[in-house]
Formats: sequence, structure tokens, C-alpha cells
Amino acid sequence: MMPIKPIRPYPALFLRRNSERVLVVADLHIGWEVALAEKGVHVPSQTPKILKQMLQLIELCKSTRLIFLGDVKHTIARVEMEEWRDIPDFFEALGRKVSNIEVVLGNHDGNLEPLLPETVKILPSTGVVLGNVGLFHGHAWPAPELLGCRSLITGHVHPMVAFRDPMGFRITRQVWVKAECNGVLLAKSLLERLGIRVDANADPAALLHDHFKVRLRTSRLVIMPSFNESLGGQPINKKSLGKDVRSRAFIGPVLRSGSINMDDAETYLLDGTFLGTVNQLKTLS
Ligand SMILES: [Mn+2]
Repeated sequence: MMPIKPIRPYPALFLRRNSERVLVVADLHIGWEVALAEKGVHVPSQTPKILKQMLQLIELCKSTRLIFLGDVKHTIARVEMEEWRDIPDFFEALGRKVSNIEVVLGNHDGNLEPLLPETVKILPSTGVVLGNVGLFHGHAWPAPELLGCRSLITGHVHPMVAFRDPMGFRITRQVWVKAECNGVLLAKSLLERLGIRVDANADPAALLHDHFKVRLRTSRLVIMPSFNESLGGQPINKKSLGKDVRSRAFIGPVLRSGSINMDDAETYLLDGTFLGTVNQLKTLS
């Protein structure tokens, strides 16, 4: 089985597939500073810092392939001046080190394509299969073929834990989330979403195979922290996670499908420290 290895202490993942050495990062949100500037808060461009970190990681893992797991840019549909400048430069610099670069589209990647060098391959938001790992951004449903993968990996959520320390200060930290996924429930939700009727006594795994020739294997979901560390995130140990309308929209259809056991999901700091399950951390929030 292909190991899923977070690169400690970075919000990045290293996957090996045959001779390929794949570096995966999610949620760069380049141009985030511009949205802040509109509100009167001026922060220098974070893109040089993000590029430097990417180049270090490429060196560290000797990457031969890069996958950006959505939300490369920040403004959703528009393109800001800074993005016109930063994004092409960013990808050209990476392209000098790694020839195989792919972007899985996220919900912030409207009009991203004209900003990318032609050598960068754009993949749909329904994701990509890498052996027994399926990667997609998380704001939209994955393609049925991803359910043939044992593990699914998403971004989008910007997972964090938030708690109060003994002095009463609020602490937030980015985390990795590893959750069990009930593949049968996920298959059922996805099939229904695709307009395929699933009767009460029907076997979603069999239907998935009949319609898409996919053998259901998914049993776990990993949520990646955002690569841009300046961003805010979603405190996953908040008692009301997913209950109010705003956070419902933010967590995406797979987390809402009822197939992911978030209560017992394991959380890890970027340095690999195991913090406990989401349920255990709820008492601290
Ligand atoms: Mn997103």
C-alpha cells in the first residue's frame, strides 16, 4: 500500500507512486492579502515566502510531480492585479524545478487558467486518482472512480483546533484530520447526487460497480491543512461545526453526507503530535 506521509512540520504531503515522487499541497490562496487591503489592512505579498517554502520542499522530497489540491488563488471569480503578477511568476519558478505540475480546481480558482503557464495541467474539481489515493479539493463531489481508492484526501476546510489555555488565551493551530469514512454511505450519497436511484434494499457498492465499473474501497478521509499559514481556518472542534449555514457551505458535500465519522477523527499538529479525537477536543473549545 502506498504510504500517505505528511512532511513534518509542513502542511504538505509526499506520495510515491512507482518512480514518481509526488508533492501535494492545498489552499495557497495567493492574493489573500489583496482582499485584506480592500478592508484597509495592508500586508506585504506572501507569495515570495510561499514560493521559497515550495522550493525547499521540492528539494527535500526530490519531487518529480506537484499537485495543487485547489484554491491556488484567493479571489473567487475576479483576477486581481497582484494575482496577474504573482501567479504566473510563481508557476514559472516552480516549472524550472519540476516539469509535471497539476492543479485540481477549487472553489476559488475561477479564471485561474489564463494565469498558468501552458505546461501546468488543470484537473477538474472531481479530482484525480493516484493508486489507492484519491485527491480532490472538497467543495464539490469527487468523481465515482475516486471511491475505488482506499483513502481520499481533500483540502478546502483549512482545519484548525481552537482552545483556551489555562491563562484564558485563545490558541488556534493548524491540524491534519484523519477520519473513518463509511464507503457504502458515501457511495449511496454520490450515486443519488448523480441521479441514480438507490432503493432501501439496494447495495450501493454493487450499483457503483454496475454504473461505473468501480470497486468500492474507500474507508478513510484525510483533510489537509492549508499551505498558506497566514489564512484563518475552521475550528473543527467547535461544538456547532457544520450546523450553521456558513460552515455547512464551507465543509463541502462529502463531510455533509454523513459518511465521515468526524467525532472520532484523529487530529495531528503539523509536527506530527497526536492531539486526540475531535470529540475529545470539543471539551476544550
Ligand atoms: Mn476551497
